[in-house]
Amino acid sequence: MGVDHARWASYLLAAVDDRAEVQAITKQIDDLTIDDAYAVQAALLELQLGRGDELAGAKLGLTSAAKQEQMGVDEPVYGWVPASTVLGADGVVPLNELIHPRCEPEIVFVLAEDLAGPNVSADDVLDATEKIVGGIEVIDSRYEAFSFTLTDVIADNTSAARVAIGADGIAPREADLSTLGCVFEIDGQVTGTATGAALLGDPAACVAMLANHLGSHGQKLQAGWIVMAGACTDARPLGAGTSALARYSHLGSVAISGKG
Ligand code: OOG
Ligand code: MG
Repeated sequence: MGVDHARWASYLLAAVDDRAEVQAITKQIDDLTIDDAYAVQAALLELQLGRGDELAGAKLGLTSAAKQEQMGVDEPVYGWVPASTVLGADGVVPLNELIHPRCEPEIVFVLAEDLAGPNVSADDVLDATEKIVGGIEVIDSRYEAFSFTLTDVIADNTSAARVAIGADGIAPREADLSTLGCVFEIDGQVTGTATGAALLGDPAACVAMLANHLGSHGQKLQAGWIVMAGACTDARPLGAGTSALARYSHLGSVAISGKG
C-alpha cells in the first residue's frame, strides 16, 4: 500500500496546532520516498491554504555546509512560505506559538516576475528579481529533538515557521552576492559569519535550482513572492528574551526577539 500523504499532512499540522513535537515519520514507516515527502508537503500546504492562509513565497534549506553539517542531511530541500508566517516589523516572535524554535540568517529574493523551470539560470533569477533583502528565518521542526531524515524534513515543509524580512535591500546586480557578508549575533555575541558563496557558491543559483525543481512539478515561483536561499550559518535556539541580529553588507540589518 502506498503512503497516505493526507494522513501525514494532518499529523504534522496537528503538531503545529498543538505546539507539540511528534515522532519522525520515518521512525514509523520505512518507505517514505522523496516524491512521497513532497506530496505530504503539498497536502500540508493545501490544509493551510484551506484555512484561509495564502502563499507569500518559497524557500530553500540545507544549501550551506554549515546547515548540512548541523542537521546531518547533505541535500538541499525546498518548501513554502505561508503569508501568516511573515513577522511584523518589530520582529517579535511569540514563543507560545512554537515548539522549540531556532533562528538563522537568510538572503531573501523578492521577485518582480514569475520564474518557471526548466533551464532557469542564476542570471535569469537576477533578471526576474526586484530586490534582494536580508532576513532571519525561524525554523521549528515538528519532530522530536529537532531530528529528522531528508524525507522527514521535506514532509515537514523544511521546518519553516516564521520569517523576518529586512526593510533595506539592493537591486539585483548592485552587489556581488557571493562576497556579500553576513554576521549573525545572538544576544550581542557573534555566533556565525559567512558570505553568500556559502550557499552552494551563489545564492542566485540556489533560487534557480528551486525554480527548476518547481518546474519539474508543474509549478513556478511567482512575481511578488519572497524566496529564501537558505541559511549561510548554522541555526541557534530562540528562547524567551533571546535577541538575534543578522548584519549584512549592502543589505542592512534584521533583528528578532523571542517573547516568552
Ligand atoms: C531544515 C530547514 C533548513 C535552511 O535555511 O537551511 C533551512 C532545518 O534545519 O530544520 O531552512
Ligand atoms: Mg532557512
